[in-house]
Amino acid sequence: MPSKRRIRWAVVPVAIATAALLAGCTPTELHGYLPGWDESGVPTTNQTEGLSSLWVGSWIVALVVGIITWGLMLWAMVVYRRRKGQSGLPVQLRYNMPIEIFFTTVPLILVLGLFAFTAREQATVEKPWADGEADVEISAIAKQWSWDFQYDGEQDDNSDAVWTMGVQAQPDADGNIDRSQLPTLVLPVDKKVTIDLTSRDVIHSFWIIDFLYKKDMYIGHDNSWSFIPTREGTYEGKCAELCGEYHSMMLFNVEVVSEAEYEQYLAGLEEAGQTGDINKAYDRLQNQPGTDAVAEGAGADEEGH
Ligand SMILES: [Cu+2]
Repeated sequence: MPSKRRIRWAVVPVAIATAALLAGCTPTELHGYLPGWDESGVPTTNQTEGLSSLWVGSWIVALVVGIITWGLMLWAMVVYRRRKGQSGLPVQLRYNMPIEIFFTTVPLILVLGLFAFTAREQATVEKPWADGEADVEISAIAKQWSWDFQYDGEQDDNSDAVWTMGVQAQPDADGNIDRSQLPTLVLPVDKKVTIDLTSRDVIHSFWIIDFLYKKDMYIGHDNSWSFIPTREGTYEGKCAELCGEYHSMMLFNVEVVSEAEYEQYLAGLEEAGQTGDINKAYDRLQNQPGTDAVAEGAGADEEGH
């Protein structure tokens, strides 16, 4: 039996080798080649570190299982290969209880483990800010095939809200898209943001690629997403739910800026007269029974939370 001391000495070079290997990695490599990581290593939101850990951890588990499985397969292929002069079937084994129990319990433990870590991470990401805790509340309204963004103010009736309304991307003859023409969502860095997600027509999905999360947008059921953008920069957003003919043109930009720039941006929208509550003004189904026709008052309440 190897002494404990000998094992301890074996750990040192392994740890040094691992550290040296990881030190040579870029943040992108360390986070399993997920988008959103650059040389600075600063996460894009307060959630991307945890999401990346789940991704990398799942890969490590999968690879360990893979290496053991491939190793056993190779070993069996080589050691038990058919040799010259052999014929007929090899010994047939079945109902080997220890192996059957092993094959049942180990995957069960793995699946339960992956489920538990995923559920924990999802619960963290899905946790909304407590009432009044959010610094900024924005409504993102999806429509075929673009985005409206409304930055809520202090007033209950949203009379001091400001907004932008977008149109779908217009590619040129070669299919190139001028991203400066896309609707842009502006977010203040290091602030608690809540984005309320709604749709005017069909199901869309709000996806900021580098933020490593996306969420569906329904008509008649409001979703929201609470997080802190933590790195200034420009990011790409798109619709992630096939929503019709120009779904692929349903693009937007996300600009994470300093608080001063954010305030300046909102002031610019106010100056341009883009003020007030647009939440319901352009809804496609506004005159249908069961929607705005009967729920005019109740509807305003719904949007204001
Ligand atoms: Cu869409």
